[in-house]
Amino acid sequence: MPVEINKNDEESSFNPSPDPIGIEQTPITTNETNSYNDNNNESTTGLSAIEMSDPNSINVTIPDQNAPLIILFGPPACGKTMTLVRLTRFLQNQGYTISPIKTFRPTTDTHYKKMCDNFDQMINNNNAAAGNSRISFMLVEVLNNGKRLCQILEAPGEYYFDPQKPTAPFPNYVNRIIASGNRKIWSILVEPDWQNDIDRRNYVTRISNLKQKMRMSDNVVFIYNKIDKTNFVRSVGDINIPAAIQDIQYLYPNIFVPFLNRNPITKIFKKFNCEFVPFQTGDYTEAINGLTYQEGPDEYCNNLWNTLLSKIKG
Ligand SMILES: Nc1nc2c(ncn2[C@@H]2O[C@H](COP(=O)(O)OP(=O)(O)OP(=O)(O)O)[C@@H](O)[C@H]2O)c(=O)[nH]1
Ligand SMILES: [Mg+2]
Repeated sequence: MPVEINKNDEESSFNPSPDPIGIEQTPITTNETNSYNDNNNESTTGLSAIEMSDPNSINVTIPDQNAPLIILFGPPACGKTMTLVRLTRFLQNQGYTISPIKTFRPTTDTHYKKMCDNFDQMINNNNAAAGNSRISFMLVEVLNNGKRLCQILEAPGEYYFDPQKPTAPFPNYVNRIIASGNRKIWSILVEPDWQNDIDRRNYVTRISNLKQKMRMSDNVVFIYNKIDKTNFVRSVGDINIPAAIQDIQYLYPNIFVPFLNRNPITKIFKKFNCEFVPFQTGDYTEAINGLTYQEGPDEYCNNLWNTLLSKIKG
């Protein structure tokens, strides 16, 4: 069962909210005019030197403008890559096919080609660094019986929100993705004890600005990652949701305000037009050969996937 931020259980006043669908057809390619000539060698991000120095020149293509796009949105180190790793493992075990979309990055990006070729190996590697530093910028597709259900975008957090440059505009490619025709499921990550009060408030402002760029058909799912670091876990997968939501509201004041349900009738039983899902990608332990990763309980993935699936179906 997905945990729904609007559910009127216990002390919570949150409840679920299906949204309509809106789809356009033309595939997007960012920076079509950008020559992207230089060799990016073996950089861990796969970005070329030009792209690294000028994020506005980052070149991405989303060929399928129909399949909903799940965007893992959040600052550096909040757990976007590991959420993709954990969800991929879970979905593969459930019989889904997850594969990288090879045309997402230019062919000159040899790092991306390698990531695509070695995707399964990287996903199944229990060396945490192998997962989160080598998978840096990816578009993957989720298929069920050969049918593409959705696409998941994982990108470097600094281009979504950099605490050092809280008001920096989004790079072009982010704006192009925002403007693409795909129905989007914005999966906004938050974590406990993150940075300082001012950084968290700046992140709230960022989310509020992002909301203004969303379409009515878009959905928002807040993922409270690293839930294992909180005291809201009663037992595996059993979280004190109202307390977790309240904690996020204390940590990130007004974070849910842009998602207030303003419909005079439905707001009585559904206060916010967003979902809230606690999550744990896994456990991380220091070993001689680096940080090792053990996947988190299936219950969290089940919960997250059910929530995302309900939004994919619209
Ligand atoms: N305790 C705990 N730590 C986590 C969890 N998920 C991620 N981490 C830690 O956070 C680190 C960063 O995770 P990533 O998935 O690489 O973060 P990211 O959001 O992709 O970061 P960028 O690519 O820099 O934007 C991991 O190496 C772990 O140490 C979790 O569920 N619980
Ligand atoms: Mg990452």
